[in-house]
Amino acid sequence: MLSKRIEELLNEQINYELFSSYLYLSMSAYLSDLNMNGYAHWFHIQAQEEKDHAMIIYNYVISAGGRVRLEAIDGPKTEFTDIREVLEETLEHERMITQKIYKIVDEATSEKDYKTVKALEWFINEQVEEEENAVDNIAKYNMLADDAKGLYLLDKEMLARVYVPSAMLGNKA
Ligand code: OFO
Repeated sequence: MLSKRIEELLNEQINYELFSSYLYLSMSAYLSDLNMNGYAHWFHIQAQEEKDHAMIIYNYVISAGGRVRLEAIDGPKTEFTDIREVLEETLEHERMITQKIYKIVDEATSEKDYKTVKALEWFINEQVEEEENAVDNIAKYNMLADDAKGLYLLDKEMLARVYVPSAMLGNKA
């Protein structure tokens, strides 16, 4: 059974993950508008993965005997200065999400709710990857984007990303 506090934090996290999905879909729409189809594709997949993250927590809350309560999702930013701003805001956003996950782990640990701590281990690792990807995207952009040919090749590379549903979803996707 989840404590009320942990249940509340997990419900908040479902909302953050859905907001992340909404934010990345908004970034994807902006990038499509720039005809940056590879970047738009990459962020579209990112949005799908964030929805998966929300569902992993959603499924966990139910399996742990808690109650999922969905709340309104904030509207994401819709206008950006350029691709660099999108990439930098992605890193900032992921760092914020990492802190949210750590906070739940901290509170679950102090309540000796080791089941929740264990369930969130996957997210701790996932956040390492999320931040690494964001840093990597910024670095590549900074190296190549000043040159039109470089940007064209980068956009093509982003197009290669493939959506793979998380194994954590099992048959509950
Ligand atoms: Fe759900 O990892 Fe990004 O936000």
